[in-house]
Amino acid sequence: MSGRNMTEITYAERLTRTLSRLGYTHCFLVPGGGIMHLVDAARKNMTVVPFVHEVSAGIAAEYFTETSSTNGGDKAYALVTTGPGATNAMTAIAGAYLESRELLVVAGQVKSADLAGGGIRQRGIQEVDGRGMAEPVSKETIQVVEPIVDQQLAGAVRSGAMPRQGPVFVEVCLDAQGAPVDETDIDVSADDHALEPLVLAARDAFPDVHRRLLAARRPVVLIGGGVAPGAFRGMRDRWARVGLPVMTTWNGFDRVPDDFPYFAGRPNTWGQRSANILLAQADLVLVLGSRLGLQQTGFNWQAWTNGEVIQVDVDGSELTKGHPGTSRGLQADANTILALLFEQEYASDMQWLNHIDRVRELVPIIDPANTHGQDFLSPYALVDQLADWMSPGDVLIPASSGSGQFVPMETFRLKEGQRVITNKGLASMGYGLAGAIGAALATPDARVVLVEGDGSFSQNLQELGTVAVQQLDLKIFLLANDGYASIRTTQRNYFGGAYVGCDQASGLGLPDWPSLVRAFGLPVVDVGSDGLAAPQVAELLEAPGPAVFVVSVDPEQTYFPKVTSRVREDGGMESNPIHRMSPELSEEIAAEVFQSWS
Ligand SMILES: Cc1ncc(C[n+]2csc(CCOP(=O)(O)OP(=O)(O)O)c2C)c(N)n1
Ligand SMILES: [Mg+2]
Repeated sequence: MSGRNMTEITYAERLTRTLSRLGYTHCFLVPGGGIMHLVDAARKNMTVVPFVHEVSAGIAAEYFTETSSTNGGDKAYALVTTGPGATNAMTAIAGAYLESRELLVVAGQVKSADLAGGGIRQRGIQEVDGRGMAEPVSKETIQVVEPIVDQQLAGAVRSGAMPRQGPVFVEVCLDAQGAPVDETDIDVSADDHALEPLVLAARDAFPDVHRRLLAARRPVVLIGGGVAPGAFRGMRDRWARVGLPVMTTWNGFDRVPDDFPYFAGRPNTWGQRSANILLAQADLVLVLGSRLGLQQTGFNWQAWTNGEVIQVDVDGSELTKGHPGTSRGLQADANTILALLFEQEYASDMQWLNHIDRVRELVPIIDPANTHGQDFLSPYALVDQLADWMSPGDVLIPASSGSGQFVPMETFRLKEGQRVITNKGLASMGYGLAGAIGAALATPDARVVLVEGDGSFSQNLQELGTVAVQQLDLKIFLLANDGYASIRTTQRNYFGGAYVGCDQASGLGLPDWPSLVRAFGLPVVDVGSDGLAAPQVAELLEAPGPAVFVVSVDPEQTYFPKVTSRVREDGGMESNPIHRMSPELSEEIAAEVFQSWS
């Protein structure tokens, strides 16, 4: 008998029940003594999924919550122990911050009496200042030294879901976790009006936006991740009436299917050349929910577009940061602007619409200049085949670095209902597998497809164990090209091919993939130049459950088109605008696609 009063529970239990009330259903954790009460409370209140490494638990929680926003709205949090548990989670926290995504990390902390202070580095065993480290990359952080009221916890957790979204870090001292508290009356009611001024600002601004769109001859609407994932679902006929050419950023990728009326592609530094060219020629770009970072506009942002730019973003500092020279910044809710846009009809200039079709026809998504040895499968062909094979409702997780990221982001053709999630802000290796596990746990009825390079995969491959235990319906495509093709390219272009740590010959240690996958008890097959058509590949692809496909990619595979940069004499870098990609288009095609407008 603990002697505890019947109406008392631990604060850890109360905190966890509070999270349940806030929509959290899943807890991704690596257990530890520093979170023993929180682990036990999670066991009783959540679906607990153990991960092998905390960074994966954090990344998976980000992707789970993002994926389930269009699939029931359940949320997952990461639970990590004090010290190394917290430090291991930092990459995931930074990633969610840069990508403006929800991520709740609950961490342990030493007993309140053992907290360091007075300039010493450590008092408690495994003590480290988790809150201090998380602070610059979190929306809110709390250190709980004694039980706090539910409203305070709920307020902090909720703030992560409010514009501009971001991670929340809650660190709980061991004695606070175990402290007895009352069991009754958990209160998470909120009176939150954070969005209201942004909605009002959008309504106020819309008449002017509308006027400018009516006056524009070559308009483009660019949809970013600030637009809700489901915003365009079921809106095909409506958008056909709206009649505006629409493009998507990387984070807006899965908002608009490729076969949507007036869809004009995905511009980006590693984007579709045709979309980059068209965007440069627009006379008005209405940007909804994108910060317009340098990856989107190119380093040479001055030449990004000739048009007027109206940028709608919830974060005022993104509108005044000085690039890409936004003509009009609106701190407002992009979804409200979009909802008002859906009510309009714009008589589109046929010359512009025909030009868009023509440029997309003349400048194919997969550049014919790319080459590879004939025994290999081009990663572009793989993604093209995956786009054909995948069903509406499936989820694609590209890697977050290297060709496993930019090839799918450039090449995949989105069907209505599919989700595509990557993390380009931090662009860290090791994100793909962990993210795909999160997405698969969020969508038990859907298939999840991961495309990740061998280098990126190596940074979190231990989670194959989690895939095996959970028996997720996850198809893993591992692009095996003897290491870091991206780094080889840099070292070839700028340092005359003096390779360092980028492949086996230069000292990088990667495993024999089929042996490694088998050690985790997972089915594996090699994918050769026949791609998905090979019988043993097709068979495994159709079988439910997890499977790994090791795709032989030529280490010398080329990745065109690309924006070229050069090192200046003073050591700085100079880049072409993103519509001037290499290799150059033929003179004949260039004359037609780069026609001047008067
Ligand atoms: C954590 C981390 N460390 C280093 C880098 C730098 N980096 C960018 S791409 C890359 C190689 C990625 O290899 P792989 O996933 O196999 O893709 P590939 O380059 O072969 O297309 C490296 C090391 C990074 N993005 N993230
Ligand atoms: Mg590689």
